[in-house]
Amino acid sequence: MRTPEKMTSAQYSNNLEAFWMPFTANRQFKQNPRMLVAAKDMHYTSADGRQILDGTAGLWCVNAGHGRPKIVEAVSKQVAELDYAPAFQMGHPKAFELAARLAAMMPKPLDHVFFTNSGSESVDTALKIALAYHRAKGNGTKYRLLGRERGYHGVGFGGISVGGISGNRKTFGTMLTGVDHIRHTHDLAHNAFTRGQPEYGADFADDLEKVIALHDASNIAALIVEPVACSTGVLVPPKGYLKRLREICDKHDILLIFDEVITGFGRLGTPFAVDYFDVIPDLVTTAKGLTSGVVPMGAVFTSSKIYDAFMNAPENTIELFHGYTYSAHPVACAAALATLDVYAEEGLLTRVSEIAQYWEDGLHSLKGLPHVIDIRNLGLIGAIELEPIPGAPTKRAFQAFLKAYESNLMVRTTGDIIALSPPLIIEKSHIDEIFETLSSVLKQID
Ligand code: PXG
Repeated sequence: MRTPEKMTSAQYSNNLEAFWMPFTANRQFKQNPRMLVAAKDMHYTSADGRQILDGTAGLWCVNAGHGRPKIVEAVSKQVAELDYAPAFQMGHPKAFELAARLAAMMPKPLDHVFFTNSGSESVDTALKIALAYHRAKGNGTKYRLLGRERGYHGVGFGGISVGGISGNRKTFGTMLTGVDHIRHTHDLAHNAFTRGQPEYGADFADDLEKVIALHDASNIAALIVEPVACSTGVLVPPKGYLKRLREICDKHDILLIFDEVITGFGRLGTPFAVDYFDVIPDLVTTAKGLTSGVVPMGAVFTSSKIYDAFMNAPENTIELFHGYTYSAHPVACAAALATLDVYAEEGLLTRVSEIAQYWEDGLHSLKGLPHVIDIRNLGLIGAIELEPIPGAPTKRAFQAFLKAYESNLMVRTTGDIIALSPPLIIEKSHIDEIFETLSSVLKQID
């Protein structure tokens, strides 16, 4: 048997067995690995030396583009200066600076920030705050949590419980109890090939009234939705739908949580979806673009109404029994502050509003190509839905993913849907390249 000491690092990296890869077909990948070794601006470098155009901002997170010097420098400096500070009962200045800057970016009254390390943790944090809030207000029977069919809220037990993607739920037992779901907003019959938000479907929000009538509002704590449901294949909310959800939640004293893990930080051409849709929820979950993917970090925004409800206990007591060893990690805070600087200096949080039309036109030029049954877009997000191969769902889109990668373009697929979400620094020439490549890919696959 080889001893570890005798293996070189090259031998280690040729041994793919030990790493159990997340959300990956492990055996298939390990037979034919797709390895990335470097990244700069809009491109990855693959192990075989190709420049791969990043059509997905990594996993919807590298909003500022790759290898931005200002962020790299801030992170290296922070590691040397203060590598870690205890997150509980201690503080460090950058955590407060970051929270204040983030709060100033959000519309009032979303003016408090709780730090986490990922989108999944942000979601679990928001759900727990919602439950604890009602209890703090003396409404302890409000314990039910509502999500939406086809929602993705990460992979914690809270997130999969309120999430609505069957594959992410079905093998994990009972999950959280006391959860229900409202219907999703996807309607191909009415809305196929809509550019931007569909006119049809605001009434889907009324499903919330039905679910409330079933359980009674006195038992319901919160509803969580993604303003645009992204992982499930880009489901753009119909015009008026989110406003209607807000009105119904208000009527029944149910907290509304927007999961902005993807839509946050400029993806729609406004800093947050809250701004884009002009709907203000009670809590907002974020992660990904907060640090442009450089260091894991998430943030939950809460309204002052919620924060203040916890501040009535005696001053020496902990108000919320929740937090992570790495909440507001100094290196993550440094990365986030530098990322916010880059966003501000380059106007990236509103840049998409200038290129969204070009993006939409390029994307919808794929209409009429083989297998394409719908095309959807909002901001710098796009989806191309393909007719599944009978008896082999997901196969066609996966072929497209592999063919695109061979053609030096990174896309994501979910089911038979190709999803696109490039870095916000994208130029028109990259947009042209994405859709020329995809057009050729769609003509080549079975
Ligand atoms: N909420 C939303 C809305 C998300 O999109 C999470 C929570 C969980 O975040 P973390 O950081 O725990 O993964 C997400 C994550 C894809 C894809 O290709 C989407 C996500 C992650 C990986 C892939 O659709 N979204």
